[in-house]
Amino acid sequence: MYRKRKQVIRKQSSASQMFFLKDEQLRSIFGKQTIDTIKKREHRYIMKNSVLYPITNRYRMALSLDGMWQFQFDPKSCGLSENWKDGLPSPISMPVPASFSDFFTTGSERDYCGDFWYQKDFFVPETAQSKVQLRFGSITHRAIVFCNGIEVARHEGGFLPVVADVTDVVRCGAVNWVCIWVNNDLNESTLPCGTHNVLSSGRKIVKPYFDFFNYSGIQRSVYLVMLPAESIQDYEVSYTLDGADAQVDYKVFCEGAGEISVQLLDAENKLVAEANGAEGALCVQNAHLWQVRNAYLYTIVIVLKKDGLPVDEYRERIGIRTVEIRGTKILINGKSVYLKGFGKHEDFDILGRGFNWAVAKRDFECMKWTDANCFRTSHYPYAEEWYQMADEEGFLIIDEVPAVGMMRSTHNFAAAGTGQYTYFFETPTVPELLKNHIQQVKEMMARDKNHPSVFAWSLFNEPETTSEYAKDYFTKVFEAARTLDPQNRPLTGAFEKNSAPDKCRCYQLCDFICLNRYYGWYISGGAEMEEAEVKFRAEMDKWAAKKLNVPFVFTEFGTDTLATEHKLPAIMWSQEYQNEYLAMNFSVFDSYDFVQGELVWNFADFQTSEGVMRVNGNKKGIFTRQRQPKDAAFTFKRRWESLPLNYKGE
Ligand code: CKX
Repeated sequence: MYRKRKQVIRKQSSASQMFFLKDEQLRSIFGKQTIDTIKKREHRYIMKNSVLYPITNRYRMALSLDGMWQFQFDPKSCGLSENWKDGLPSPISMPVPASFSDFFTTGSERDYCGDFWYQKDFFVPETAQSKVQLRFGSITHRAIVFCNGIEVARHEGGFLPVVADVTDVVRCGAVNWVCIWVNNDLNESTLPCGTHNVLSSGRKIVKPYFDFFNYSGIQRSVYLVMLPAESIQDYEVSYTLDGADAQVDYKVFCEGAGEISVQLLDAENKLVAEANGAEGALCVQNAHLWQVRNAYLYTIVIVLKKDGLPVDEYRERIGIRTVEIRGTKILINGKSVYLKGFGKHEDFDILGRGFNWAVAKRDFECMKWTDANCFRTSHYPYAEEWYQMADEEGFLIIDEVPAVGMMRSTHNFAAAGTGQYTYFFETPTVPELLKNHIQQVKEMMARDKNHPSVFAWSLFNEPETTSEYAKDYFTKVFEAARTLDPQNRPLTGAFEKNSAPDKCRCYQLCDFICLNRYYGWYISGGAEMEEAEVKFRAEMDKWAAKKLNVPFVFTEFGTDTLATEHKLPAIMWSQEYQNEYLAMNFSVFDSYDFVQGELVWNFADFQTSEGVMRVNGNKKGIFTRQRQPKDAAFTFKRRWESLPLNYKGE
């Protein structure tokens, strides 16, 4: 049904709410002078619209637009020129949030690569406040948002919020419509990186340079957000401890002038500290600290007043804790913490990468059962609700930007596992890639900076790091990232085998070093396990000889294991082999004091592209894709329950 919409718009909105940095700004970010300028900026993030998580109270309202949307593939890329923004010609229904792939019953639809569209009608109440926004938790991988036929936002990157100001475009007390052009192709300047093949039929097949299915669509919640004319746009907090007391330094950023007051409430909603002004300190006596797996959350209440009367309020749960890397130790609240946990994916049957509270709840219960205390958001920032749950449950998060696949190989696990050199940063696409990379670090930190669970930022997964080009590239990424976090949390990245102690030129940039190692799987697997241990220890001895005096964390190690396979003696892919491999790895980890954490690959089996090394996905899960334990889950439970939180600490 083709509905050509009549345009009812008051006026064209402020072109597009682009999150992209202007070229001059970027050029300058790479020059030292401007980095200094940026450091001095009042607000570190160049964000057009607030990315605060949507809430409803007396002054602001967030209405969920989740549910059934309309959807259409656009394989000829004609939707933009044929004005599909005014109404899709022949849409089908499509649930949001969810990836589109696993609803379909044909391979060509499941594996679709190219342009596609979403559309939905929504009602804006008569009583809408002065500012109206559409807020998408993410749109994968790039989008142009049209409201009532007018372009209101463009966004590159599939794992961070897209916020469109539609104030000048919507009709209040009436039905409006939103249409979104989306594209899920990959190339060497997108994050994540990849390419595509075109078949003789003209059909595009995406070729990720990474090992997870290229799930796409509107995979996170969508809100209609209504805000007052003068509103709270953002806030940031940082903490210092002084004996039993704590100081919470805060900054509040508003649109429009007004007086700001800030209160801190304890878990019983009792006032414990207050301050006035856009910047200040809250002094908390006998502070309850946010502890690992023993979280205590306060509520920060920010009120914006005009002429003495409140016009906006924002409240959020925050946790008081400090993070420090001291020598080879990771300190939370000054105490050493050994990381136990998982690399994860947002991945589940039917939903694909769509956020679902029930799946997240089960994941946390399984992780708690094993006595884990940490996970890495491999290989992209997750839906915000994951971080809220981690805050509540006392989990630590290494928050990772989608910089994965920076190695020219569609079987990068094989190349990365064996240490084969694949050059990457020599190409003309690099300036565009760098621009996207820095922009996404900026957006990730802007979104996640206030979560107590986030204790470190991972700026890449398994790129090529041995060339002068790579060194130059990552130096710029780290320099930009160092200016952005109000809490100056540690920066790191996950290194594959080729990033060896004598070859890697980038580990020097990291505050702690994350290794992804597969001795006994990709290297000397099966009957050669004893040789794998010799090689593993030889590499670790080389790192030890460098006396780097920083913590090392294993962010990946594991074996593909079929939940159906048992074999004595063990062979690769059997449950027994997974356990033997783990025993060897644990003995290596336990031999080096500077190894301060182990995040196994992966929490659960997950979907990947098809291939001769993948049996309906990657099977390195400690749990199945349906979240039932393999034998190895009991191994981890036994080990982690026996390791104290400060294992290898003071
Ligand atoms: N690391 C040697 C990145 C993950 C993959 C994992 C694997 C590789 C291993 C690289 O995204 O899934 O092959 O299992």
